[in-house]
Amino acid sequence: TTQRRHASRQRFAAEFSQCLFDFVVQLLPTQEELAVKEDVRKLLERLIRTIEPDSRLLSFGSTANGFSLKNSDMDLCCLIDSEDRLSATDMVTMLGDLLERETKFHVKPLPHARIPIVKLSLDQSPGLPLGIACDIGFENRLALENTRLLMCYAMIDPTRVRAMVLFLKVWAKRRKINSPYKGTLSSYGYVLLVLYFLIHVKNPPVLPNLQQIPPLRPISPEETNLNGHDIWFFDDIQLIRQRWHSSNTQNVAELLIDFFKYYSKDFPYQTGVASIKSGQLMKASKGWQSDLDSPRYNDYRERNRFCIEDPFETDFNVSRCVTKDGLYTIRGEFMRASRILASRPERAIIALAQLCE
Ligand code: 3AT
Ligand code: MG
Repeated sequence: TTQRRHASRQRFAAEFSQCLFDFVVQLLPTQEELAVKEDVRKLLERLIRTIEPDSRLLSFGSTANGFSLKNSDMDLCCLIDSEDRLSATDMVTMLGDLLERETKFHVKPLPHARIPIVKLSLDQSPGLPLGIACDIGFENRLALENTRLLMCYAMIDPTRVRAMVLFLKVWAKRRKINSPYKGTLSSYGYVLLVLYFLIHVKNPPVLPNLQQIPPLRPISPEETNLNGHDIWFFDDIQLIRQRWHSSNTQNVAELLIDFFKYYSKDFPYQTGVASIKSGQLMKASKGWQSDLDSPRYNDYRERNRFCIEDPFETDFNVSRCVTKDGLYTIRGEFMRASRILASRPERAIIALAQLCE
């Protein structure tokens, strides 16, 4: 029986892997969508340069890191290469006015948000069946760097990492646990959970830890310091791909089954912090238990229920928006997914449909 069960498990995983690839491929943005988005970026860059001639508008988030789905929003960051630049608040106000006058976008400037941004959207049209949603921020260089880090991880093992991340993003959206504003987790948070699992939980690991590989030449701390954060990571991906080979041979389905199992019952939500840079840390050692004295948040007890350390801004909990209810729901979803996969329905496609119901 043990042998038979093992064979059945393997058969299911092989079939489920294939299903996952077929499913994820359909969800990728088309070349046309990518081209339209690039045109929009160029147009916006041209307009911004009428306010700040020395500025560049760069893509970050999923459109730049290889984890985008059809109709993902566009995250854009404006960098201004001059000394006496306008403040982000002024830029947001001025750009908001300009875009309102000159373009067909719906424009919503948020000059006084914690991170000032201009929100834009374009209604659907024949060439753009799903419309476009876009946020423009300013000087957010850390976000550009964490985008590059995620992209490097995607490139080391494109097949398994991308399929897992893309599937998880769709799953989280379909199961409605991907809204930081409603107490659940951002896409960025889910991507970090996958990377943490592949770097630190899986043994042997599927990915190396790019932030802990020593540099080829000595690098001074100043070179890799950005606003007080160490942003160094080994980014010569060609070299990594030549020299580093994972001895983990599990397929995507096996990895995903273990992922759901791990976050259902093994991750220490009460006491632990998931850090892709340093492995598992303790909330206590980061001062992230329940920071009752912190005046910065209204509901400070809520903010460290679930702890995911940002790879560069290590004093920042990426999942600080997750509430008690949100965490309960997310964990419930991990358990549900785990249960569906453990039951190994007759056809893998049925498991996939159930997962994303
Ligand atoms: P979607 O395809 O838009 O769902 P995404 O990968 O673009 O996923 P987000 O829109 O959640 O992810 O975030 C876009 C980028 O913004 C990713 C990261 O560079 C930055 N970012 C988002 N949330 C955080 C956060 N809590 N802390 C630090 N950086 C963040
Ligand atoms: Mg995004």
